[in-house]
Amino acid sequence: MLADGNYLSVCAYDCPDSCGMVATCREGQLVELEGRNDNPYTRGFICHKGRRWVRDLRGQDRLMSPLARRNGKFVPIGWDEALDMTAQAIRSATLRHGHQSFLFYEGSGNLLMGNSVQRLLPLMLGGGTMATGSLCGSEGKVGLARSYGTIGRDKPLAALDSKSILLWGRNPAENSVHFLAILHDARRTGARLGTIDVRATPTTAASDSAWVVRPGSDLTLALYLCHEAINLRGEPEAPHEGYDVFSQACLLVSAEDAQEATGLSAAALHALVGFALDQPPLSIWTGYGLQRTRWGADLIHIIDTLGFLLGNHGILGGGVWFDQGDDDLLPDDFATVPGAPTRFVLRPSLGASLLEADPPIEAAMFVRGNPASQCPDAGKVLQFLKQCPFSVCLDWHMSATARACTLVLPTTVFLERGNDYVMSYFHDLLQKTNKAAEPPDGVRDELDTVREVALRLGLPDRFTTERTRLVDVENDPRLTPAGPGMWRLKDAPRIQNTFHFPSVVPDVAVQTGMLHFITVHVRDYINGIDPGQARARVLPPVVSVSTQLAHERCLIEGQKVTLRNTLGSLDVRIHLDKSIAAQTVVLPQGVEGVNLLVTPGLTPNGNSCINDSWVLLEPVQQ
Ligand SMILES: Nc1nc2c(c(=O)[nH]1)N[C@H]1C(S)=C(S)[C@@H](COP(=O)(O)OP(=O)(O)OC[C@H]3O[C@@H](n4cnc5c(=O)[nH]c(N)nc54)[C@H](O)[C@@H]3O)O[C@H]1N2
Ligand SMILES: Nc1nc2c(c(=O)[nH]1)N[C@H]1C(S)=C(S)[C@@H](COP(=O)(O)OP(=O)(O)OC[C@H]3O[C@@H](n4cnc5c(=O)[nH]c(N)nc54)[C@H](O)[C@@H]3O)O[C@H]1N2
Ligand code: SF4
Ligand SMILES: [Mo]
Repeated sequence: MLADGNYLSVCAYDCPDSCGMVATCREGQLVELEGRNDNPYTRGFICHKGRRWVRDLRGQDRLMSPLARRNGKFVPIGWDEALDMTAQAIRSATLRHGHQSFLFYEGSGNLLMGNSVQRLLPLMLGGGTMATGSLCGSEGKVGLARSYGTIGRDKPLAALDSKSILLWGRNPAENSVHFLAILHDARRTGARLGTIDVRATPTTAASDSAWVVRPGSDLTLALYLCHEAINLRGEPEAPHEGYDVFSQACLLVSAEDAQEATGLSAAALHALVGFALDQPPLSIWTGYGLQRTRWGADLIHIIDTLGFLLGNHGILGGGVWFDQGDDDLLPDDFATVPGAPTRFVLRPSLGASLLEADPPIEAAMFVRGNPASQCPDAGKVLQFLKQCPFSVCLDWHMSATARACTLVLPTTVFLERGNDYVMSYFHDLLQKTNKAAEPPDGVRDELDTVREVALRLGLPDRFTTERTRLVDVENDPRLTPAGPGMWRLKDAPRIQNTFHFPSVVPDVAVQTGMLHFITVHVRDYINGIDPGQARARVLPPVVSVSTQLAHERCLIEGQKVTLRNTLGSLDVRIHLDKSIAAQTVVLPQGVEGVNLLVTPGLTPNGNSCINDSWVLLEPVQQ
């Protein structure tokens, strides 16, 4: 058994902060979890979601045994039977229709780098079927990379050198509390903080100024701000190309256009222009909410262009941020099988892609993902799961996807696995995990589970060797030691050489006569809701509607209504919110049922455009 003591670990939730943790273990069990003091981002504190692991590792929602669906009900079975069943199902599917009839689906529910070893299973079988296209932030990264050809990796502590900080469609008070702490420090030393959002949030409350705009109006707003920047400063001196075409397009966008699109008053718009122009250096932090649209990449590129036109690129405390590259710390050939002809299905329209797949999917494995809750048009994902002869979900609790599968396999979580690593998508620290608790009996590390399945299928054991190669990441020449089990990755500046102006400015006006359906990440849980988390607070789903809309429709606080569109319907309760634009409704993402209404649309880059969704709001049918 693990000796009593303190162990260093790192939170592997899909959260930008990637906190360094000190875990206290007694008699094999986790008894306390704190933030590391020597991690300059964590600064000795972790959020309540992280701390909850002390309860949840042994909590009532922890799965403790494989569960197989028999006559519509889950019954506990032994591991040998569960692994045999999995191998057998994969074997018969692939014998019938070839290796592509095995789906290996990965979500982002856990950021341990070692989990990539699992991909060897579909790859060694021939390639299998896997998912491509992002539900999260790839669209914004595409946009950011257009300016200089790279996403780079900069220090978020740069905000401490800013005099003006603009958060644009980003809500760190709920979704990245350690960034909020940095922002508070910046304000203490004289920076002003402004936020652009489609509603009031804890972040707008913590800001010196906030502008609430209509969803989808940011592109017009950004073009207008570029127009003002050109009026003030003219053509930049720094090397660039494509200025003429872009400047002509944005000079056509007037203050009136921006007001009409955003719903901002003339005074509010004027104040925003002042905020962007008056007190450099300005850093702009774009968020995920902003880019969940068909034109997300263009939007982030145009906001980056604003930063360039204002002379804020490449100066201390200035610049435009979105998300960072994953830095490829794993060796190029890690867990790969050259030439394996994997078939890819689209994550943004997963259900339809799986239902239409030819050859059909007859065995499906889900790891670290909860597509029955998190993918757009989730109704089709459920429909697929209903008809797929065999589906297995590896998770630590009964997620919506697990509940729809034919087999569920309980896995350990990061606190129960040592010698793995997490690289942040926000800051510059790589951190190593130590095993800090014994898993409950009946729970297995998923790398062992996948390996066992592979061995039963007669595949060679590359799993063990790849796992031992993980340690190579520590020796990457770009890393410098930053404390026990912690390394700093050198900056890889994004801003280099020639700036490329956007060559196309899309026309985004959309009038559907329906309500704009916006889903947002919330404080109490990460992505798909876990049963033990916050359920009482968010179920049944609560939709925020504007007081203006409520007034027009005679709706009252707490009233039950149905949201409906061609994809599905959902009963919800109303919460009145005077900050929201009239034709907008806002729901927390992650609540089961929400994605029944979300569009499975694709951006031109193959990513999802979750916030391009519209619904009707109707009285509940009795
Ligand atoms: N409508 C709407 N939908 C959205 C979004 C939105 O804003 N609106 N946001 C999107 C975004 S940004 C994201 S990133 C995606 C996330 O989508 P997913 O990655 O599919 O969902 P998660 O809830 O992050 O995680 C999936 C599961 O991983 C499990 N898990 C955690 N740790 C481990 C582990 O160590 N091993 C295994 N096997 N499982 C583990 C969790 O318990 C959870 O059930 O959702 C997207 N969906
Ligand atoms: N507590 C918590 N933390 C999390 C997560 C979580 O679920 N819970 N999820 C993690 C993940 S996977 C991600 S991707 C990040 C997401 O982190 P954020 O980007 O901070 O979160 P979002 O809620 O996606 O969007 C941010 C804001 O954009 C606004 N917004 C939506 N549409 C528009 C628009 O058209 N224009 C403008 N200007 N604003 C708009 C929303 O109202 C929201 O307040 O958070 C991570 N951290
Ligand atoms: S969820 Fe985020 S803020 Fe909370 S402990 Fe984990 S990394 Fe830190
Ligand atoms: Mo995400």
